[in-house]
Amino acid sequence: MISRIDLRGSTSDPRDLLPRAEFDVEAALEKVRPLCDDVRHRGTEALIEITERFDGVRLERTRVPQAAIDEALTGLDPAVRAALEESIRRARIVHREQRRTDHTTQVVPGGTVTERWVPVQRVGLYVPGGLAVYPSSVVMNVVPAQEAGVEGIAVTSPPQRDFDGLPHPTILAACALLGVDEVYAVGGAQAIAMFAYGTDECRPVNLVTGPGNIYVAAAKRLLKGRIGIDAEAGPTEIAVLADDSADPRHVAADLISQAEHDPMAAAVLVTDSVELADRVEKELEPQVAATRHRERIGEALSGRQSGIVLVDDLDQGLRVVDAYAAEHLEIQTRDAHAVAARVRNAGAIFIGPYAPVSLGDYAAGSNHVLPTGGCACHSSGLSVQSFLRGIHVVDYSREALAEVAAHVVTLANAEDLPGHGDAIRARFDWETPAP
Ligand code: HSO
Ligand code: ZN
Repeated sequence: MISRIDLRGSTSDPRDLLPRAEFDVEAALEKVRPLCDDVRHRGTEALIEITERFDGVRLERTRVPQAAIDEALTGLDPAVRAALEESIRRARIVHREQRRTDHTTQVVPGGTVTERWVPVQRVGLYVPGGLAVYPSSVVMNVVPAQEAGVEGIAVTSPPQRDFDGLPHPTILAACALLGVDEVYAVGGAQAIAMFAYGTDECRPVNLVTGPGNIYVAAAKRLLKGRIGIDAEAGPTEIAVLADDSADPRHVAADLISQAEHDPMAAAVLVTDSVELADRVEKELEPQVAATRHRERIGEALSGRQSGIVLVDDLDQGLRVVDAYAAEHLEIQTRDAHAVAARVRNAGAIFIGPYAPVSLGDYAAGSNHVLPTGGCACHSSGLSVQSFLRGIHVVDYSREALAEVAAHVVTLANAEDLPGHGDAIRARFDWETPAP
């Protein structure tokens, strides 16, 4: 069911040998452009029409009434409520400690630069609701925004036909638990356009975060600049780096857990043990057969984006996982901490037998909105930092400026921008103070 890629003895760049899911955002751009333009010009009216066309729901208004949010919380299963509360509590304690503090550097006497961390004013958080609904993603988006001090937080999620055209009630209940009262029943590219351009019901936002399907990713690409975005999320990925000490049942279960998201999800095992590879492969069959979403899991595992990669040793394994730069990377080896410390590229790293990705998805305290598609080699997952901007505040006295004035004038002249130098000289009776 899962293919094998034998890299033993290979000296080629592993990136060329590890296939990824096809995720052609460029092709989706042409489809979303007219939708976004329509929302820009016709606002709520366009949103209602587009939602009827794509979600099969006729909305009366896009904003979810407060009564529906309250009702969702009242109707929430107490066990789900307790689990969500624990997830929120853990995420909050981790994210609270991420908040950077302002820092002032004295460059010279009388001359300082302060880096001031200022939250984005208003953010739009997208919570998917297609193949699965993700109340946990409400937590992962809202908590860092709140801990950053964002004042305006709006959440949007696709309307569900089975729930009177409202977002899934557990999503609404999660919003209620987090104290978010601005929620919209809009999904897809049109939701990103609503956030970017604003409508009579939803004021425009400065930044949009959260995962979504290819049309959401395309709308983010299209509207980036007008709004800030976190990332263009692609299908989810898990890589497991394991040796012969790993438990094949755990490895198989973890590969399945992320394959469950999407037929395009990627599950990759990298191992130097042929025996483990064989045993994991054997484990997969009964475990997949026994689970509810066996069809899409089977598709994901047998897709060209998934596979078992054989390597000579853990050194080569590390080169492979670094080249792959997985959204989630599990280290299931002897000395897992030491091996994990050598990893350079991953969205999140899960160490040892008791830190499966599912723990991070819901309740480790870490964030589960992570870079996909190899972007982990240059980007990080969602954090408090994603919602802050560092503003440099420059404060120099006359003396401190005088001390460096000649250098500024020299550099300005070197760039043939004498007006820059004059802005300094104007402060010293058009002279250049000697250094
Ligand atoms: N593994 C997903 C997040 C998620 N899993 C939500 C379950 N619910 C992407 O990191
Ligand atoms: Zn997951």
